[in-house]
Amino acid sequence: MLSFEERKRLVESEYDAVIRRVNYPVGGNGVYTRYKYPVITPATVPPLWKYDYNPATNPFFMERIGVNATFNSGAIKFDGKYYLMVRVEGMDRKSYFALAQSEDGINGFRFVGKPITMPDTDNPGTNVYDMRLTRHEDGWIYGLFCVERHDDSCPGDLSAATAACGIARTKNLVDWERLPDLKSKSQQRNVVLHPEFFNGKYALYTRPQDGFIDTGSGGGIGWALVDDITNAVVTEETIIDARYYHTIKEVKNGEGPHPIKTSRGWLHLAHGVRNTAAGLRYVLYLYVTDLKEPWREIATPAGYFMAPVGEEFIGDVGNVLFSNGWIADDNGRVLIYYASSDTRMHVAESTVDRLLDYCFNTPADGLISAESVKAINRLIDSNLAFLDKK
Ligand code: BGC
Ligand code: BMA
Repeated sequence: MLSFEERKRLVESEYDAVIRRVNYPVGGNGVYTRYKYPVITPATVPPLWKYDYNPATNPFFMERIGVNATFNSGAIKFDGKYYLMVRVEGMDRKSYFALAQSEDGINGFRFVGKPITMPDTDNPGTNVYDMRLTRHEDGWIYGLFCVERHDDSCPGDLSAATAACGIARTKNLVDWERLPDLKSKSQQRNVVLHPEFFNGKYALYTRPQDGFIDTGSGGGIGWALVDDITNAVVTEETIIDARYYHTIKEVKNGEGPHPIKTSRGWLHLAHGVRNTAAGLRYVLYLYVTDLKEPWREIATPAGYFMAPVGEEFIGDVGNVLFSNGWIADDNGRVLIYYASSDTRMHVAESTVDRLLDYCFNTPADGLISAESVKAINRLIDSNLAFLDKK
């Protein structure tokens, strides 16, 4: 067995190798390009967060506090650098937020400082996760996240839980001011703050759900206006992106990060869920809403935009892609940060122009096989007509 010093050297060199690894693009379908390696895994978490460095108290240089997964990260560009607010999950199943930084958004993500100390409300959460970051025009950066608590109305049931939207804000991504949780008549996961005021009010993308897992009568992604973000109350919710039978979002859906403002509309990234014999399948999809009426859909490409491939299928909760962070650069590049199977973070690269082209030119879902065949035939016929002319 290795000595304290040998183990320490080994652990540190493995960490350095992970941080220094150079990523490269691989293939794709023209809409986006994946990158070869995940950008963050549990191996990206610094040894300082896991090991006791004192040989007197840790003579074997053993890991003390392990990390199970690093996934579902919020994303933001801040002072010219790329930041992910990572959902880190310990071996104790508790999630917390930690900030990772990269110079170019693709390589060298490293955790900075310490895990975020998130102030609590009077009713402490058991678990917090999946933060969406929004730089709002009011001057604050907001983090909206899921706060999970045991449902004490079911005392005998240890799995009964409730999900609510936690709200916090910051100027520097490190020090957070906690605001009261969103008040809403239903449970809420996947709530996202729109970056602009709408008629002088804060606008939220919501995801009403009857139960902790079941969305039940919750029809999809909602839109709600809130007068005061320091005491946020949802009084009215309109469903703007509905669920449908036999689509990728039959069972549930939820807004990803906040939409990107483009010349042609608000570009949205969301996740859709369907059930299978092997459990739930989570995929990512896009849609566009009107610039002036952000609740009105103007492009709804059918089906998924990204679904798991290769090792992305494997993890704690298999068959899951989930995204709550993307960054649009001034030059039109879009970095899509997505997690696979509740285990690790990846990046895919595209551009605003490509994503809009995809949204406006992919046929919408006709909801039945016959319509899908018609759409393909229209494509073939127009190809044949075009190629004949040449
Ligand atoms: C998990 C989440 C999951 C949710 C619903 C929570 O306990 O932490 O990752 O989305 O349950 O399944
Ligand atoms: C949820 C999400 C994510 C998670 C997914 C799959 O409902 O909110 O936290 O990635 O399920 O487990």
